[in-house]
Amino acid sequence: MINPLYDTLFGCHTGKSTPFIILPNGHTISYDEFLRMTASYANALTELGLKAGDRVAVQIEKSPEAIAVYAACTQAGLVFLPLNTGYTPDEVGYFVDNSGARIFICDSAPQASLKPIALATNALLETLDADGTGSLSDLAKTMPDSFATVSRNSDDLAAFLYTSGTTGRSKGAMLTQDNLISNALTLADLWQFSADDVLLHALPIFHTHGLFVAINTTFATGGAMILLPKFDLDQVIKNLPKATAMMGVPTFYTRLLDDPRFTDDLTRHMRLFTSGSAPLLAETHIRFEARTGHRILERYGMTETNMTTSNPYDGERRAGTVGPALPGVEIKITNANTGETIPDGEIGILEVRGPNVFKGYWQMPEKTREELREDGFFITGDLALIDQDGYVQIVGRNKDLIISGGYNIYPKEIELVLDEQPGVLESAVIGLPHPDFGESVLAVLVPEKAEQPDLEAISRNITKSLARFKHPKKMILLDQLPRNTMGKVQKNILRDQFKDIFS
Ligand code: MLC
Ligand code: AMP
Repeated sequence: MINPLYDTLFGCHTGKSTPFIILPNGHTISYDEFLRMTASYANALTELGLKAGDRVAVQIEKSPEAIAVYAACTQAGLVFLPLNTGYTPDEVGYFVDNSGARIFICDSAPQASLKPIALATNALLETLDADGTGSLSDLAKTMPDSFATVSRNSDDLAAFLYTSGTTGRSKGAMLTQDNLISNALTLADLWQFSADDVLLHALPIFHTHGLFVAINTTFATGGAMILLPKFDLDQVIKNLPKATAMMGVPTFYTRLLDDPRFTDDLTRHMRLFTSGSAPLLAETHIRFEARTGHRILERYGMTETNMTTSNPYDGERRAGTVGPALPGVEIKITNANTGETIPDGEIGILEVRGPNVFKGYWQMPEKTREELREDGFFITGDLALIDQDGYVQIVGRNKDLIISGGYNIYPKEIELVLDEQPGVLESAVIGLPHPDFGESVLAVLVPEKAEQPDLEAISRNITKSLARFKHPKKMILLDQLPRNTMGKVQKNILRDQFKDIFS
């Protein structure tokens, strides 16, 4: 194969007139049309001077063209670097700079505020809007719709996805062609996807879940996707009758269950509902089955590892578990301090090894060494146990991470911003149970002696540095933070004290 990822997932559909993307207005794009659009974008990116291995940073809305840019990067041997559309220019500046992206593709509306980033980093700046217009698509339209696929090895990089860290600095997880191929083929097989499937796609496409799990699995089998711009309850309910499968974060399922239109009639024809990116409460699983007769298939993964475990398609889907390891993937539970493997049934750190595990963090050899062992096991930082049947239960996290509506929020990053605010001596950011987002952010602020912080002004100030979804949903003042004898803030005491604040 010239280019394993492109040839295995995308190129094999050349000439097929079956639908790939179905838009909410009913407009359909066939595989053949899609791949011709992909080739035009591959030509456009090459025309702009990009060469194999160059990083392509994109902060664009979900659209067929956005997916074509992803496929075009693959075909042209470029490294796709998608960014959350909610990130502020400050946040984006770090990613473009750190990755050394040769080009930054963004929406035309915020282009002016993003221009300085491109100038400072020497990246080219092109636009692509949700409706498929923009400077990049203008160029692509002038290009031929066939492209000589660039040769790549399965160990070459295919994508960079940034994940935040406990220190507050984001790390670029380097994913190879083989990481993506192996996971797509495994999931497609395990979840029995076929060319007859129609996936209701309501996830964002800048993360592993919506991009690789959803799109690559569809590509792997030649099925179709109903592409919704985002999770919109009315649109999901309207389009469910045309779908056979849906992938979601737990918030999708709790929102659907809270709507009386979501009935067994609406879902009887469906083949599969999967959930991941955050814990699905056993209660949600049970309510879902009671309402629809479907047992949600919960799986577990991470940016660095793609998918690692999954409940079975045939066989018992156990509420409160994320199922056994995927075929070809090894897992073990280790002691957090010694790294030694501990027996099944006991709680420890989940470690993962297999073709799904990333290559390391971009230009962060030390971080890579800390988390990716020499023998290939990746230390997830998730606390888990493996039961006697091999099913994994994720019981907590050994990392200071909040997962809100499927988005990761690292408290340290917020605390660093809050500590800079006038009147704030120090802060502690914690995640607490939230009925809609699963967890939500509470900031506890300690005022300086001389000055009381103005909470409204702080809410305004932080919009420059932090994407909206990271903003504390509540801020409260405390005279001091609870600390242990070593001086470490005891967040567990705060979590306990404020556990009902969002309920
Ligand atoms: C939106 N907001 C959020 C939020 N999403 N706040 C906290 N957490 C979130 N996840 C903010 C909005 O900016 C807005 O702020 C307010 O909350 C209400 O917004 P909304 O309209 O209710 O939100 P909505 O647009 O409906 O989005 C909610 C959502 C979305 C759950 C549908 O967040 C979503 O699609 N999440 C999926 C994330 C995902 O794909 N994760 C996969 C990671 S990959 P304000 O203040 O302006 O009102 C991974 C690996 C794996 O983890 O295993 O899959
Ligand atoms: P990310 O870094 O965005 O890829 O998020 C990965 C993290 O999401 C994992 O380390 C887990 O903490 C969490 N996660 C993903 N899927 C699940 C799941 N099914 N149950 C519990 N946590 C999950």
